[in-house]
Amino acid sequence: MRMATHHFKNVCPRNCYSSCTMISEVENNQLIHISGDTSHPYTKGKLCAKGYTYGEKNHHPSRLKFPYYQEVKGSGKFKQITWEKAFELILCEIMSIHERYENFLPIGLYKYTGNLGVQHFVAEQFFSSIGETTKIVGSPCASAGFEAIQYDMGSAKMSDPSQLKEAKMIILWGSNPAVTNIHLIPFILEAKDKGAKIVVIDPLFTKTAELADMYIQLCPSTDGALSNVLLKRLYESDALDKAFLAQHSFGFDHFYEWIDQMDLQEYLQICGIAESSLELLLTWIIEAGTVAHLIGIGLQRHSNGGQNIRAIQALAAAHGDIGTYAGGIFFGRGDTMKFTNQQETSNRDIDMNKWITQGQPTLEMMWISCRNPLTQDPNPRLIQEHLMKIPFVVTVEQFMTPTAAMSNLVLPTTTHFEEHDIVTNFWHDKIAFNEKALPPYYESRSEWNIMNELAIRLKQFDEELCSFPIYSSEEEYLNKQFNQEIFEHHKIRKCSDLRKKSIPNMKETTAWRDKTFETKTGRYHFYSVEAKKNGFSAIPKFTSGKSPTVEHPFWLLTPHHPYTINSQSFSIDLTDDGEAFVGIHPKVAKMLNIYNGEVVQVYNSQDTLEIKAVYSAQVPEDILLIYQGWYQRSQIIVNRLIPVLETDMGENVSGAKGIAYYDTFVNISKM
Ligand SMILES: Nc1nc2c(c(=O)[nH]1)N[C@H]1C(S)=C(S)[C@@H](COP(=O)(O)OP(=O)(O)OC[C@H]3O[C@@H](n4cnc5c(=O)[nH]c(N)nc54)[C@H](O)[C@@H]3O)O[C@H]1N2
Ligand SMILES: Nc1nc2c(c(=O)[nH]1)N[C@H]1C(S)=C(S)[C@@H](COP(=O)(O)OP(=O)(O)OC[C@H]3O[C@@H](n4cnc5c(=O)[nH]c(N)nc54)[C@H](O)[C@@H]3O)O[C@H]1N2
Ligand code: SF4
Ligand SMILES: [Mo]
Repeated sequence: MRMATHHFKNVCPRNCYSSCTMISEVENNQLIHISGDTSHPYTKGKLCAKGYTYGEKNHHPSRLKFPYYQEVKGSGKFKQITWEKAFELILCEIMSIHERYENFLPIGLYKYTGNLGVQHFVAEQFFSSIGETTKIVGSPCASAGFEAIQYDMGSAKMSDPSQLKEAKMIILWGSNPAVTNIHLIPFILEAKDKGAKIVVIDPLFTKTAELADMYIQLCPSTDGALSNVLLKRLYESDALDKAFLAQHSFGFDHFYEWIDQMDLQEYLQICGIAESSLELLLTWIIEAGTVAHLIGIGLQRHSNGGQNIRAIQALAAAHGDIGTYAGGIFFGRGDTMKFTNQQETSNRDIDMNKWITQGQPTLEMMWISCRNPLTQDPNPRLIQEHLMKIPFVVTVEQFMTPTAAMSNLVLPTTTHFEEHDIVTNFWHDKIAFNEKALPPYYESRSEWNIMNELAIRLKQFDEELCSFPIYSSEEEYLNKQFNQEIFEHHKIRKCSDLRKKSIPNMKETTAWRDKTFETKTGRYHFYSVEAKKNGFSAIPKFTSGKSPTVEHPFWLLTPHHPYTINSQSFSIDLTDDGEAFVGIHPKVAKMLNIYNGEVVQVYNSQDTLEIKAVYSAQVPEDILLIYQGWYQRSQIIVNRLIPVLETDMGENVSGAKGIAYYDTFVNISKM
């Protein structure tokens, strides 16, 4: 007899541009099929490889089934324990800290983007509800870019990305949507079909570059120089938007004084591009009239990354692209986390980069959730040393990651198929409700359930210690997170308003249409007093970044992988390269006598990796490529080569500067 099939609507909660909605078919509590949801206005029924293989991931034999405890971190001597025992251990630790310190400051929360669903901010809320605790803050993702945008426009707004299908020209700066933002590709191709020129600027010849009309292989971290010389040439060609400059901008003359004295040849040499490429680009921009600049997150992972973004933005502003339909800057939206539990919490904030380098202040307990720092953060060896010194480390996870393995207590948690949630989005800005489709896998619990149960027990012990509100269900908890701002933005007040379809931002579709900016003057700033106050150049001029050295002559770029997301989905073998590899230009490899497929050493003063070399026409001669992530099969942790080098900006939007992941320099040699 055929089992009854039930259909549910789920939303992918990964840190991804798309936040796809999907239809899950469930039989006998098993996920038997997943398809894209054709009613989603942006993703339109298509998922990526990770999405289509969620069934396999969800029932994967290596998923965590029970709570585990180990006395000695890293010993691997995990004992399966009951949830009751787990809660008791946590409670004992919290109470003992309170007794010894009379506060909760030695408890640290280290959380990031493994699941961006609204429910998952319950951890922040819980650790604020017991009084002041410590939170490791900062963003290794996009904070430099967001701060850069803030200086000159006041805030990060973005037009609806589907407008790009009408774009007259699209320039992609350090952005690889064919891999990282796949639902944008049909819009780009539609624009291309209608005659728009597509230009990709990236040191690597990416999958996106394959689709372009022009590919510019510039030297890493020099986008600011290219933007500045382009602006100079546009000015000389009388192609700037004089009305915008006169009516809506501030400080352009000051900025142009600097541009004017630039030596074109010197800056072209810095970028490593030919004058003919610049001139063709200039011609296309003038012909197009309006340009959409798609700025990736990759390009700001340099020590001058924020300033480079300011320079691109200045080019767009001076040319009159900002505020136009299908033109301007497409980077991300800075204001999409508006649910009550996503708002700022009151904690002692510790700058992530300082914590990684110094391991201070001393913590007695750490709670890690939605984060895999031992593969994703810089210098994971240092982080591991700090974890070893913290007496009680708890990790809430779905898999036994390197981070979970270095914890005392590992708590198994549900996936988005096993819980109710709401997912917001920083790109197309639609929000959607995620329905629970399956019961929790073995003994896993949702994050709300874990924190709610802990709060109940803590209150039983001492009602005064914890103000966390106790609810009877996830949906009730989620309903309480709606507020007036959400209503103004999306016109909804509760989960049930959201159950049927994803809801767009009801406010604007074209960012800065009225050309009134959120800066102090209301104008676009080519001269930013705030930037100057914070120690940056007041004007968006190119400031040089780092370069390779004689000892470490290669840039190591560690971009995002096509079939995995950050450290997730590596357990599903979607590619031949479930094993890590280093991509090297064949000419350089041959010069170094390195064979295709040979295991080599890639090293710098921080660490050495032994890794398979693969000849790649994607990389220029002075760059090596290793995708970031968690290579379970080859046990390679790429980030061991990444130092804690800060981006220029980021502190004012996230509490710590970003990480200049792509300013890592290495050498390579035969074993
Ligand atoms: N070398 C290098 N390193 C990088 C980058 C790079 O480009 N190069 N990029 C950086 C960027 S942009 C980012 S955003 C960061 C991402 O860094 P992280 O946010 O740490 O990345 P993820 O691997 O997505 O998620 C972390 C963990 O969350 C777990 N997880 C998934 N769902 C849930 C859940 O529902 N609950 C809980 N508790 N856990 C869950 C996953 O199993 C995973 O182990 O990495 C950064 N690291
Ligand atoms: N498949 C997949 N999709 C993802 C993710 C994933 O891990 N896998 N991660 C998600 C997350 S968290 C993020 S932050 C985004 C990242 O999305 P993207 O920003 O598109 O991806 P990255 O791989 O970080 O970098 C994009 C490109 O920047 C280039 N680049 C590096 N330095 C420079 C430079 O100085 N100038 C220029 N012009 N280019 C440069 C790199 O060579 C790379 O091709 O993707 C999201 N989507
Ligand atoms: S990872 Fe991104 S593209 Fe893939 S299913 Fe999730 S939201 Fe969609
Ligand atoms: Mo990211």
